[in-house]
Amino acid sequence: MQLHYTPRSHFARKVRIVLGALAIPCELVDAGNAAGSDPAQFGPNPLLKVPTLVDGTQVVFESDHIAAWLVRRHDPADRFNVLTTDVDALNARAAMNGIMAAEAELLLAERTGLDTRAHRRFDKMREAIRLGLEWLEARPTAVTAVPTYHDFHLVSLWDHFALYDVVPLDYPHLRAHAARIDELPYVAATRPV
Ligand SMILES: N[C@@H](CCC(=O)N[C@@H](CS)C(=O)NCC(=O)O)C(=O)O
Repeated sequence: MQLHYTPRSHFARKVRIVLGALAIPCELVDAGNAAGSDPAQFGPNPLLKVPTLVDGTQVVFESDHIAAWLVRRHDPADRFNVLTTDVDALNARAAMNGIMAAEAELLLAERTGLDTRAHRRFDKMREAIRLGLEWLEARPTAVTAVPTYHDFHLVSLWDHFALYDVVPLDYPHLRAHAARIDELPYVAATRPV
């Protein structure tokens, strides 16, 4: 099994945490600069993004889709609640994905030479990130004996924001929650460097 990823990708990190939590061996294939446009970098993903999983003859792309694939095959009891249908949990997942996607657009635009401060479109992305983080901060998640995929998602988001400094991070609940999850050995092993 192979995961096309980059060491800093927050979308890939939530998958790497699931792999670690379920002790699934997987070869990591580094795509290099995620802003690149060479299809060869991204394995079989036509969208030129990471992560992508290659499991035997099956290709799976999109982080949550990959996590669900892994859980259906390796953890039918779904101990981390990856397959939840709870509407509030899925709203939080959508919020985190939206925040992460907006951050990635800002960073990759800058990396390819755009001044994101010069375009109102990017102001809106920064504002959506701010409001999204505020929304999450106002809905603190309980600390559970067994961590959840939500926790894996949040720590991936938080550590990436801490690394790239795209917006101020005045969110004490999110910070504390991410720090707790970051202490789990299989989470710590995936920290972006
Ligand atoms: N919805 C996708 C998002 C993946 C994504 O945006 N990955 C970023 C890296 S964190 C990427 O590869 N971006 C390349 C690009 O947009 O050019 C998922 O959940 O896997």
